Amino acid sequence: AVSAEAYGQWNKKGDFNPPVYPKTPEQHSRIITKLSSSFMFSSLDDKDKEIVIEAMKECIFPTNSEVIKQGADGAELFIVDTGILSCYKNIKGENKHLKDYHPGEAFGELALLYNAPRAATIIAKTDAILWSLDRDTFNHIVKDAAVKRREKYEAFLAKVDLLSDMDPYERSQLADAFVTSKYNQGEFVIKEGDEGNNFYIVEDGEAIATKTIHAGHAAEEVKRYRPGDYFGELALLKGQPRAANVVALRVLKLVSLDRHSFKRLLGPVESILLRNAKKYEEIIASLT
Ligand code: 1OR
Repeated sequence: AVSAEAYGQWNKKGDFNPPVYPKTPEQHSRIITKLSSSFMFSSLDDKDKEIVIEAMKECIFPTNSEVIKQGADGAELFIVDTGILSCYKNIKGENKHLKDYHPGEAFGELALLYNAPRAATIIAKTDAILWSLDRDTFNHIVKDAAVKRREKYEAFLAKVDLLSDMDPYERSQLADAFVTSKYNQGEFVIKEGDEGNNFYIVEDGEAIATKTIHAGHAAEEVKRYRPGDYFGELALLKGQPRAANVVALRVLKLVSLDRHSFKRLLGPVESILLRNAKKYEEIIASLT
């Protein structure tokens, strides 16, 4: 026998007819580029990506027009094709400018993810072309994976010291962008002198940093990393080669961000990263 619930689930999927808005090949490829730079969509498989692209509708907003109104019901999310948009939130009677959105960025996802009223107002700062995705297609194709990811990482990220003062909304966006990786005991995550392209946070396990302090001698231990600790920021911040090796001491699980996501999502904590980086010099000084 098929349970009512299981049947309902199947039926729901079976009944779902995503909208199809025809696109020129040029529009199609523009959307593909935007989707791959938007964290929430980058992990979709090709079939789902195609459904999302077909369902996207082009919307044109002239300068100063309102795209989203705080407190309203939300029916769609938007991806910026061209133009700049500003996000404002009314906090205790004061209209605060929170951030600007540029091509490739998405907004309006919160109301759809959490079935909540619009949390902020979005205004076109310049003439803008956006792609909108309707709630039904979002719910069927994107939502479950996005909610699961955010829930999975929320508790972990809240415990990472570096991120503790970050706005919870910005922190939850990190979960969309993280890539996870696993290393066995003795494996190198980073090699001293290499070019650096990723930033890492330890999710589980332990790693050790070693560095050549005395020329001609083996690299020496300079630091240990446990869950919640981060590394790999220096090369990205300073545009220098990797300053140390990082090696797994036992099975090591990491979450990482590439250079672009690091810049975009960890901008708010850059001053903390730079301040903490000063401590490296003290460690080196104590070893020489
Ligand atoms: P939405 O569907 O609620 C408004 O419609 C959108 O503004 C929202 O989805 C987000 O995409 C976007 N808090 C809430 N929403 C924000 C925020 C934000 N920033 C952008 N949006 N905060 C700003 C963090 C820098 C927290 C403010 C206290």
